[in-house]
Amino acid sequence: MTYSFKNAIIRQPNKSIKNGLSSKNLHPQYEIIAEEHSNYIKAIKEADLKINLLKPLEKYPDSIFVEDPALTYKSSVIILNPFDPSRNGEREIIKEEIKHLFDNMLFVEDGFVEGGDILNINNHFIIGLSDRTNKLGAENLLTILHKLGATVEICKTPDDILHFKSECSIVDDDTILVSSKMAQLDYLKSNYNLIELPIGEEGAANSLRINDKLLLPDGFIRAEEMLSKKYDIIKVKVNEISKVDAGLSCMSLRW
Ligand code: CIR
Repeated sequence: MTYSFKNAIIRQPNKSIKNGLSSKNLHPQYEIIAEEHSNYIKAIKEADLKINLLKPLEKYPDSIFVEDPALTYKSSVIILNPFDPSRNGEREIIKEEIKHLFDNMLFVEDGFVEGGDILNINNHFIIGLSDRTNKLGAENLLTILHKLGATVEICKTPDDILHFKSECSIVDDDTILVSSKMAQLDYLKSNYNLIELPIGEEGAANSLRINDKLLLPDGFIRAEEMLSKKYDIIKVKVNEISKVDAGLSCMSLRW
């Protein structure tokens, strides 16, 4: 199962997060981020994962979003290549911090690709081209994933959505939770069951299925109503974190 995990990598928050990249030009407060982050850790523990906690990196404002510079697949990790110059250096640091946790480490050297643009559904990877992930990066990652035995489809992240996964997430091996914009993507429509969220609840689409739990961003009443019938939900507040365009999936690597 895609969502059956034992381990997570999470980075402690840094004070410089207030200068993180923000499409709305917002500056979150460190103290509130730290509180949301500690509740996130609690939820990940409740979902039964063992956490490898990395040290904060003040030099890299967006470095708590560990999902972007690396991708896990079975017992391998692939070091990706974040596009934004303020984030690219994260790859050199995280690779040293996590190499002892995996059997095999591979690298995307050419082209750009960020983990937020990669959705793994049942060992099939959907890579969304975006402002952060280009064709060369996606194709190089595809070659690596094929070598590891996975299948891959390269799609397009809709224009005005930062990352492919900003507005979608898997909830089952054949089911994806999507915003109404993501529900329009032909590739998703034709291959998966989609649970479409109402307009105004896009923020709930970046949920996180881990084992028998579904971590859901707090404050989305309709999403909670729709999903609580079938899933064991843990609500996690990410209001401050969302000021820098981030949500639940980006704050951990799971395997
Ligand atoms: C960025 O723009 O890179 C960060 N402020 C947010 C990254 C969120 N990452 C993700 O959704 N995978």
